[in-house]
Amino acid sequence: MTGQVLYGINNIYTVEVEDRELECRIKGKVLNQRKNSYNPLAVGDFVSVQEDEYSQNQGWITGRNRRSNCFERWNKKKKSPQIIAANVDLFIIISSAGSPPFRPRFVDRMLVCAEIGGIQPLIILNKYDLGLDEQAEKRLEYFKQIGYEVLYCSALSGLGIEKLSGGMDGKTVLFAGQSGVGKSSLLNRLDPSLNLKVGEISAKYDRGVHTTNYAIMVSVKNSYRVIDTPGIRELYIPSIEPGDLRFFFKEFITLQKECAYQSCVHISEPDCAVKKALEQAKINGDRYKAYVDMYDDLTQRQKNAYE
Ligand SMILES: Nc1nc2c(ncn2[C@@H]2O[C@H](COP(=O)(O)OP(=O)(O)OP(=O)(O)O)[C@@H](O)[C@H]2O)c(=O)[nH]1
Ligand SMILES: [Mg+2]
Ligand SMILES: [Zn+2]
Repeated sequence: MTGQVLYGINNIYTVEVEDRELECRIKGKVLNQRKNSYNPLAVGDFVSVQEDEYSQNQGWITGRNRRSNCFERWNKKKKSPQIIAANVDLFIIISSAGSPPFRPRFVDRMLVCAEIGGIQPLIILNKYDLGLDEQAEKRLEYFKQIGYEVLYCSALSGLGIEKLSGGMDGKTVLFAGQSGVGKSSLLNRLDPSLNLKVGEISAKYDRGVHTTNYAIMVSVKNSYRVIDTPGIRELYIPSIEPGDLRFFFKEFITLQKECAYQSCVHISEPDCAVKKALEQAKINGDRYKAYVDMYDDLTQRQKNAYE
C-alpha cells in the first residue's frame, strides 16, 4: 500500500493510507537516501507501508517514493540537510508586519529555498492590522515587482483570508516562517475546527515562543491540505555551489546575460550588469546584501567541509 506521511514524532510516523491513519515505524534501513540527511522522512512523503499483522492501526514503512519537490534547509548544528516537507504545490512564506518585526532577509532566504526546491512561492504579510512602515512596504513592493505574489492578511481581522483560501483550493500547501508570525492562527481562521495551538509573543524578545513543535499536515474543509510547521529560528539555505546561487534570484536572470563574464557571480567582477543595475537602484540594495550574505555563507560552508 502507498500512504502519505502526515506527521512524525520520535521516529513514529502517522501515515494516511486510504481513509485510515496508521502509526508506522521504518523497517530496517530500506529508505534509499540521496544524501545523508538529518531526517529520513518528511511530512508529505509518499511511502510504501505494510500493515502490522498483530496490532491494529500500526504498520511498517518499507520504502519512500521519489519526491516531486521538497523544502530543504541546512541544519547548521547537525551539519546536514534537513527536509521540512515534500510534495507540495505551494510554498507560503509567512511574515508579519510586527511582533515579530518584518524581516525581509528571512523572506529572501525562504524564496531561495523555494526556488531551489522547485516550489511555487507566495509571500504573506500577516498582522497587517498592526500597521506597516514605509520601508517594509517598499520592500514588499519590490517582491511584487520582480514577480512574486504578495498577499496582505490578518488572522485577527480576517483581511485576505478569503483570497488565501481560494488560492489553495485543491492544493497541498506549506506554511513556513519565523515563530509567532501567525501560521497556526491563519489556519485556525481558515478553519476554526482545526483548533491548533496558538502561542504568545514574548514581551521581552518581541518574537514567538515556538508553539508548534512538529510539522503536521491537516485537511481544511475537504478542499485543500496545509502543512503547518514549527517556527524557524535561523534559516540556512541548502548547500548548493556558491556559483549557482545567482540562478535563484529571479531579477538577476535576464540581467546576467549582459555581464562581461558568463560565470559572473555579481560580487567583484568587472563589467557586471547586476552591479550596474544595483548602482542605478533597479535592484534593491538590501536584497542584494542578502545575496552576498548567502554567497559568503555557502563559500564558508564549502571551505569548512574541506578542512
Ligand atoms: N495582531 C495580530 N496578532 C496576530 C495575528 N495573527 C496571529 N497573531 C498573534 O500572534 C501570536 C502567535 O501566533 P501563532 O499562530 O501561534 O504563530 P505561529 O507562527 O504559529 O508560531 P509558532 O508555532 O511558534 O511557529 C498569537 O498571540 C496570535 O494571537 C494577526 O493577524 N494580528
Ligand atoms: Mg504555530
Ligand atoms: Zn554580474
